[in-house]
Amino acid sequence: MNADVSDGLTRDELEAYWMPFTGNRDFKDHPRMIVGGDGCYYLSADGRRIFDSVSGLWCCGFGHNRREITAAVSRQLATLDYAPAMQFGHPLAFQLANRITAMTPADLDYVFFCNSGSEAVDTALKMARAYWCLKGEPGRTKFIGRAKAYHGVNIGGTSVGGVGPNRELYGELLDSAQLSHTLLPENAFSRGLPEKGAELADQLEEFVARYDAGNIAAVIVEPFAGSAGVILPPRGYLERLRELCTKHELLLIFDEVITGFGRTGRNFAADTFAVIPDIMCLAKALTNGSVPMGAVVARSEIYQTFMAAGGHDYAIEFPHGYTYSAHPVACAAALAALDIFEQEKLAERCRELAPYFEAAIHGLQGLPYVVDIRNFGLAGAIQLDAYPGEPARRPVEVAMGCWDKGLYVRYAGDSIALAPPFIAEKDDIDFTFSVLNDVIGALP
Ligand code: PXG
Repeated sequence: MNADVSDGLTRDELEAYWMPFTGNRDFKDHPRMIVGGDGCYYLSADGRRIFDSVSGLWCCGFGHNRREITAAVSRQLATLDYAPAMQFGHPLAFQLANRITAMTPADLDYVFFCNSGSEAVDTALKMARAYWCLKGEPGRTKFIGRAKAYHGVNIGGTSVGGVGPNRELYGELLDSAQLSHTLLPENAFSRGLPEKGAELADQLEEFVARYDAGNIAAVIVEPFAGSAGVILPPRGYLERLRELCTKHELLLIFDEVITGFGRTGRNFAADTFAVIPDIMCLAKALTNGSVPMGAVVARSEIYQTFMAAGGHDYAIEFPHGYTYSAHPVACAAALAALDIFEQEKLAERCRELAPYFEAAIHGLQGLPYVVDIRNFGLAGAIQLDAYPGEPARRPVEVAMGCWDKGLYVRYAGDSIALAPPFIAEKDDIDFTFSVLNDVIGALP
């Protein structure tokens, strides 16, 4: 093993860390160590600049190592490192909640803080069940998710998720049923939202007939699915889902962990698609990925339901929360990140760069094994024909080939996923697709 690529760590020293969602054996034999970051680039242990075409893991869209965030975090650590999250408060938590609700649409006006996307999802699911219980409908416990969905790895998110291997090893999960995904072969190579398939939302009617609305707490979807390879909602699909949820009084949860804060070209996908959920899950770009933080934003009526049922005013209305809910350092990072987002008009910048990105990604059509290309905002995926018996093999080969040529891309299932930073330049986009063109073009 070349010590250069592992920053001087020996093979033995790589052993103790059990890496998440990683082929540990392969990584430890072929380490790909990142030791620095700046703007749109990583620095690898062997001294190469690597373009970050995924914004970390969809979280660092405003660029790496933003000095404003560094300054805010160090100031906060020197002022108040931690305050109890419960029964006592600190001002930044309230400031940040106001800041977020000033951005969210309609009456999505109450913010519950947690530490990750997974915690945001499980918080939202508990909030939905508790809401119905307090409304006198304790039977509403079932969740409706969607095939190929990713909602994090906690037990609720695992239950409503729709990626088979993420569910199979964990025994009994929460009661849930999955709607069909919206990846239709007839929409292959669509630019932006696909035309066909809005009627897939009508499957919710069948679920309501089969399970009865009185047993269903909520429907949860990603406005577009990110980690399964940028699966987009057909035109009219989300609107239809919203109509049906309203008709049957089901809560609609948007998991905006990936789409929140600019990725679609507006603050939230709810704005871009003009469909308002009842609960929204946020994380990732909230702090530009710098400090772990998640948030759940609820409609006013949901919060008021908990308050009205709360009993004595010193009593706890929602028995839920984390030691690190609204951690002062995370709040400071988020406030600084949102300053950057607003001052640099990054949602607008994403919207402006998106057509260039769209043209560039679709330029790969016609390369060997490329069976579909999808894009929206600054997110895109290139789907490769599966290697017989090993569907994930070609994307891994492509990602490793790109890494060797100074480009970090994400692979998931049979797709390569891209989510460049909003501060990327056209040259960076050109570089990304010229490397991908070479690497895919050279596949055996
Ligand atoms: N919801 C969605 C929609 C996500 O994309 C989570 C919840 C969970 O967030 P945390 O912070 O608990 O990881 C996610 C996470 C990928 C990739 O390959 C995507 C995620 C995480 C890791 C890899 O696209 N999304």
